[in-house]
Amino acid sequence: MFDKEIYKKRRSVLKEKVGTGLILFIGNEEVGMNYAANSYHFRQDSTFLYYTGIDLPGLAFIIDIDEDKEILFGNELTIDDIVWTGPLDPLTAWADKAGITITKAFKEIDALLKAAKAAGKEIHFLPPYRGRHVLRLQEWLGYVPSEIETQISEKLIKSIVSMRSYKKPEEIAEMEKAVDISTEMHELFFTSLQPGITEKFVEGIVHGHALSTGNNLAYPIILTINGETLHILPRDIEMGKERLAICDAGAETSMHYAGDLTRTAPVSGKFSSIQKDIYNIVLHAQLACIEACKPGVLFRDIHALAGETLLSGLKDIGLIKGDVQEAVSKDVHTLFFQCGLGHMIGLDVHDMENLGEKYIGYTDNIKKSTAFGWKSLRLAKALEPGFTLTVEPGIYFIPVLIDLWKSENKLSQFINYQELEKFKDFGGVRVEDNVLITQGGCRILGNKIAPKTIDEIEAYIYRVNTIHKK
Ligand SMILES: [Mn+2]
Repeated sequence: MFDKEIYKKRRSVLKEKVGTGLILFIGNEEVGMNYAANSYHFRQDSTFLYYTGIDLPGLAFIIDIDEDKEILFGNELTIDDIVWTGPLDPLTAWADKAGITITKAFKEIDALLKAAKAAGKEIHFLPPYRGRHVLRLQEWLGYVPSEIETQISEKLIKSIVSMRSYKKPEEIAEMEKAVDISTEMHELFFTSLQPGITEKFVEGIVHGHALSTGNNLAYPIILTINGETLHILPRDIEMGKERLAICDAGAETSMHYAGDLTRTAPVSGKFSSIQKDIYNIVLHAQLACIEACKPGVLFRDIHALAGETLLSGLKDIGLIKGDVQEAVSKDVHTLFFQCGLGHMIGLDVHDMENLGEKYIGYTDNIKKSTAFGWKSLRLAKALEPGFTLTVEPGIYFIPVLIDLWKSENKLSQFINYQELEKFKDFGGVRVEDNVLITQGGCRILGNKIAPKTIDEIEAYIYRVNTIHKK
């Protein structure tokens, strides 16, 4: 946990912003995998962590703004619990570390909320993303599940977004840590690659590093020779020596700040000539986009810059023809780059996504497009100092999508479909780093950057393999 003063300060700012009523934060609970006692890995709610730092299941927290009271609800362990868990600090000790002075038994929250509602007090709560929380809200506040959406506090959402979007130095230090562990995970990815090894085997090594350093994953690892499938999970299949492998993996520190990096490397250790061409197009786009990240610039425009840079590279190798600007305006790039350029990152890998993308990545004036490709862009608004985000352009040759567009002769004045046939078993390339927006521009997070140019990647794989595997 951070120092208690940090949590107290955050809560006092939040109280000021929300103004009146009660704020209800429901912490996460253990969730059974196949029966109640065999639970999934516990992950606390990120907003709960942001305002209390308390990383325990089965809690709720209320800030009564008008009465100026903060109450933590939870149950103390009984001797029956301690037999299985060992002794843990009492709830009062956890509350004290967070600067919270009142603790109550969990069951007492019900009467408190019912009384507040009966008295006509405003009760602010966030959109629930777990079924259990929907039931809690129904039980405590009397809303049927279908009505909860209409009762969510936009005021609370906007207040939280206006705080969590701007990372403070202590948070940036945690994020640097997350990126550093993620970088080490990618170094292991590079040096574990060899023809015939399975995707799952390499995944295990990469995941293991997050665990063995006392951290965990920020999201399930994508590690595949079919990188054109955006969220494919690692399979028990051997990786062929002629393939490129994508590794999209990020650590979450013990304080739950996320890293999110992607590197692409040849399974054999050496890029083929055409792999070099495609890789360099993506790398060039990534460097140009990072260069463009600065306060005041719309991330939507940087996404368009990615499209333009990718298409101009594809034109150089004969896959695209005609005027590149015009091609981008017609969304030709979405045949190769179907997702967004990046997203906010922090306590969540897609930071605050549960609060609603329209508040995180968009504004009242900058609305989300529904067009293919553009609808997957999670961040579009103007960048500001303190934002942390990912920059992750890619080229993905999706055979089904190519066949579909070709069958419709779609945008054929720009696309050389005949040449494109040769790329239908290429796979995909993505390069991703995490950046902090500064006063004058941005900087890449992490004390070192994982090998990124073709020379760096090939040299890294060669050096480590010849030194350590002789
Ligand atoms: Mn990402």
